[in-house]
Amino acid sequence: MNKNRLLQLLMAHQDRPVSGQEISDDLQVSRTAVWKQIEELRKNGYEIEAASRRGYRLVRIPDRVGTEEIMLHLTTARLGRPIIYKDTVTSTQEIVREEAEKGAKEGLIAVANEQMQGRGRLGRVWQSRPEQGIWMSLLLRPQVPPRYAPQLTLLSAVALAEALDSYLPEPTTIKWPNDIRIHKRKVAGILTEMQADMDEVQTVIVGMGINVNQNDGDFTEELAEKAGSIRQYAGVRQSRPQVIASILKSYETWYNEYLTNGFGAVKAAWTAKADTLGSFIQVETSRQTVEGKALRITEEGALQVQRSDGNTQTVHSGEILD
Ligand code: BT5
Repeated sequence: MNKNRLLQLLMAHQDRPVSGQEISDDLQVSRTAVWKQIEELRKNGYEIEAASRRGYRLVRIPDRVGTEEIMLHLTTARLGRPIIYKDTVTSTQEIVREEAEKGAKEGLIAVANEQMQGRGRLGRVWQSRPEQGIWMSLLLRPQVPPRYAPQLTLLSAVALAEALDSYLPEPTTIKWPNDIRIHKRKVAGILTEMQADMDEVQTVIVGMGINVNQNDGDFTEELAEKAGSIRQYAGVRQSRPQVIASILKSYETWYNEYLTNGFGAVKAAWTAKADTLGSFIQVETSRQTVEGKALRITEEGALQVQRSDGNTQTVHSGEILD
């Protein structure tokens, strides 16, 4: 039976109970099957009142990022289809990698309530506590040469930042290459991992970590000054499944634009949201610290810096110091 349809029915009638008969007619299943499914929902934390003869009423929806909860809000054609949900994982990147190896199609996502080994770039740790955020990875199989892969990191930043803006009182900014910030505090980070052969990308796994419902005091001491959550700026808790659906919608729109028309519009949108272009910066790379004025990003997603000696240096990966 379609669990999603049952949830939709219950949600549409939160003001009054729906009878078992009505549900079984609508879903074309027996009343016993309805009852079993109701029990299943209860196990997942849904509070459902059952009044004899009058039927079932949904009283409380759990704060869950499970497949059904996301499906209720999902409006995309390809992204988030299918969804793999796990309560606890090492990293959602691993789940998607395993699926990709088994031949999974573009669009698959993995979402977890908690990551035990959430990671950032260069082996850094990504704090992914239960309930508080969105820890999600997306599988893409774009047919582009490997040198264009960094463009996908920038595309991800634009798509994610725009989606989060609709939940915030003021727009987010992007710090090169992948930090989504508000008031200089990081609300989301992106990790792009690619597998490619000489001339074509095989898979890109885009990991997105979004701080949604953390309150003051929920971040570790190390992060207290540099991290922020949507809740801290919006003032209210947000529904994580709804935010996920918004992100995937925004992502699909930008990804289609990119596949059809190339990097131009993504680059323009990224540039408009960048909070460091035009200012004097210090970028730490694996070999040196580059100082100068941040000029622009290149077609390959690299950052161009004009040094004080007048020369322009292109930085492919690194960290802008605050
Ligand atoms: C990133 O790395 O920002 C990429 C984060 C990607 C996380 C997602 S969650 C789903 C998927 N599964 C994973 O295992 N990862 C992806 P980077 O630019 O290297 O930034 C890492 C730095 O951000 C850390 O060194 C901390 O300073 C800071 N940080 C860690 N956790 C944070 C959090 N929850 N919020 C804000 N900042 C955080």
